[in-house]
Amino acid sequence: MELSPLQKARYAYKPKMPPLLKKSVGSLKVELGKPTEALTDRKELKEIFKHTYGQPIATLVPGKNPKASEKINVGVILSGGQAPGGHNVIAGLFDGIKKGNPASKLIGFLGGPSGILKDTAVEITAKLIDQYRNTGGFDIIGSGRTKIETPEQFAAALSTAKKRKLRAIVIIGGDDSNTNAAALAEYFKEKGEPIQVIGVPKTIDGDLKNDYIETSFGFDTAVKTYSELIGNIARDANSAKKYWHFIKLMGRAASHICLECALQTQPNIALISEEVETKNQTLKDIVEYISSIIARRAENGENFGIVLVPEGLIEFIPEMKQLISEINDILAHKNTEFTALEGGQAQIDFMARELSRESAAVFSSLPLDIRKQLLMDRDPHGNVQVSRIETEKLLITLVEDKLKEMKLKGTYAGSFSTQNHFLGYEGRSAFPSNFDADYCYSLGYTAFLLIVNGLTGYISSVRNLAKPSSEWTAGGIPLTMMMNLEQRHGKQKPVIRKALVDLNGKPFKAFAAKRDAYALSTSYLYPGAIQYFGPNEVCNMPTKTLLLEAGKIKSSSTRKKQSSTDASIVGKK
Ligand code: FBP
Repeated sequence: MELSPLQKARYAYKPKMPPLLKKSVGSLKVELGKPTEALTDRKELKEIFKHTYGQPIATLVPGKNPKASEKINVGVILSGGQAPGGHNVIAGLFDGIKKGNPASKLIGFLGGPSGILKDTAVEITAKLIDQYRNTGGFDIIGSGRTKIETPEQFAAALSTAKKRKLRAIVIIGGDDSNTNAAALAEYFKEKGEPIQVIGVPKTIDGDLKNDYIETSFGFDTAVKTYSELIGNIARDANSAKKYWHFIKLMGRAASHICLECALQTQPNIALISEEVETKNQTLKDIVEYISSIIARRAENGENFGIVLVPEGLIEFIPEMKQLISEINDILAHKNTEFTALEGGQAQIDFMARELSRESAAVFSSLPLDIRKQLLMDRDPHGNVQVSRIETEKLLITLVEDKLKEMKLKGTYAGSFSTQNHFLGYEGRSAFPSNFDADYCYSLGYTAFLLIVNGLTGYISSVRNLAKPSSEWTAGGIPLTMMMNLEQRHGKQKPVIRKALVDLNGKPFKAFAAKRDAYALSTSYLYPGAIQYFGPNEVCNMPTKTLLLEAGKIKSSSTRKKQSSTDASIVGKK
């Protein structure tokens, strides 16, 4: 296999770990706190998760654990969209397992959760994992989005686990995949089978977080990759001075990626879906907001700019949210009728007939392509595949119309040429940043320690992340604690609640305080590429979201002031 020079160099990188995790595996035990409760719907969740509901938070502390050296087999699954650092989770898990007992085995199921259902797997050996250390992607075993939900699927997972004599299964995934992990843990307990299930918080979207999961892995690398590209586009825009760039950024629901990229690059406009929803802004309001900034910049002779659009925006605009929710229900309940129709137009007409009057009016007001995109297949978890809806193009079309109208009225006299971009897949499999390489390795290693401490139905948790890794702590958070009931496929289902951007949180406030200035003045920041070798403040900086949330920086008042503050934080390493 031919290797790039960076790949070779990254093989040699030794992920930084908190001192606690450097102790021998047999001298770490868990300390259990008080029983916990789910976020809401407690009665119903207690009923669904009879055996695993309400478990206590577990913290790793020094203490003897003779079970750490038992010979065990562990299965691992990569689930959902790729996120940089997944290979390092497996590396940390592998190293932990082998430190416990060199005869223990790690089995990697191929292609996501379907791998355990079909029992397609490979043994992860030292030779195999060494080829993937500190690299991006999930290609070591592949990933998939199969949801384990039918009795037959649970039985198939159990049969594979028994056949392979697994002590535990580690599911590396986002909110939906960790919901799967919770369901599987409960199923094994219900059946009296001693197979443990541990989750690991993965998603570039950054929405699998709470007081105990400070960030999901992959977010750090993805936002830095996108910010580099946005900075490059901004510099091009500021050089040519002739295009407005509409850049859609991945993030299925929450706008964490868009917000962090805005903090990193200072674009003229960054839409935040959660704000749109809270302020009940219509599509028309959004178009007017963008158009007014374009017109004001044109008055200054600046017919160019950068607009960041979160991928999930479409589902947060109230009238679109209602429309999508109706479409989802119709697709869930009348799927046979719908799929039997031939041709896109017949399906569009069918949908228009089935929708409520208000939603039908919104639906028919949308460009044909967007209507088609809204009817495309849902993912196995019932989600609209927002990455396939061209919201950035929709906005360009509507803004063009608005500006024409303004021209006729004499309120706009500029020129409007556009470029559209979608930044998503470019960032999902990048080489993990040092932060993600370190964080993921510790998450995988912690997952092993939770297993040998007998836990099931937990998610691996490494905390204190705004501080240097020398101050990180580790443990496990019960999955049911992060759950509520939500409408999926037309039914109420238990799911881990997505963490949306908090409009009262420090990251949003820091952005909101500056956005009017960014809109009119051209004050782009150019973060450049992720660096692995060099000064701490260039190579080991956590995201601004993490730093602001932890109160480590105030706001991006001046770039100079901030970077010196940041440098002093990481300088402690
Ligand atoms: P996960 O929740 O699986 O981590 O999703 C991450 C994500 O990249 C989203 O941002 C995006 O909407 C989606 O996956 C795209 O899915 P796909 O890979 O199936 O196109």
